Amino acid sequence: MKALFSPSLMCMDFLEIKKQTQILNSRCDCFHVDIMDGHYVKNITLSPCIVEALKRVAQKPLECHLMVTDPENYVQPLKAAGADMIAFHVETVSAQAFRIINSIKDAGLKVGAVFNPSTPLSAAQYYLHLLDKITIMTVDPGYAGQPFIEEMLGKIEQARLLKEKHGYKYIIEVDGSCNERTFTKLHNAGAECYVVGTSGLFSLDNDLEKAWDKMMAVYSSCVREG
Ligand code: S6P
Ligand code: MG
Repeated sequence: MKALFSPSLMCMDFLEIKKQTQILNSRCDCFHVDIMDGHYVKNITLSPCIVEALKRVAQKPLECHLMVTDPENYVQPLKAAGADMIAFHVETVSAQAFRIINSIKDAGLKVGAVFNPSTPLSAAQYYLHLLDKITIMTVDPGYAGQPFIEEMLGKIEQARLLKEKHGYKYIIEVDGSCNERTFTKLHNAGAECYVVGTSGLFSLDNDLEKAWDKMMAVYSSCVREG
């Protein structure tokens, strides 16, 4: 499978949101939109109203990564804003996982689940078959620019083996420190979609077109795709 790239928009230049989204439109596979509530994680980043603005220029799916204590409160606002996928944190839904999955699907959106580094895949074992994407965090959620957590490679491999064994449809995405130091091992473990933020994309060049080309050159030198 050809690698998929999902730029993390919280890392873009906010003074250039429209221009940068247009540059990414023809290059990326989807957009990664981090939504935090300042409670589940201490930071605050993007929000449904930013999704609404992005929707006016984005030509690729807007995938919302919810780092919030009450994900159910975001389904309808994000649907109204034009989101294409909602990914909740597994740790935030234990009493209502199926209700939330159904409400996202009923809203006509794709559904994803995100795993903190300390959360095993087994926490979602009863609903893995319902997911369009799983996102394995390779940093603790909340901030860009954090160090890669090596222990996650085994979890990615496990996600790949489970997918093969059971025929699950989910795409295996990795979020956190996807860059030249990690592409090879992430690919070998089974990563299919890379969330690229500060370290993998935006810091490579002030000119985002050049940064994208540099990232792709780095990726090609790390991974030979068959
Ligand atoms: C972190 C967030 C991520 C970051 C991404 C940044 O809470 O979910 O999506 O934006 O990890 O990339 P990097 O290269 O700075 O780790
Ligand atoms: Mg994220």
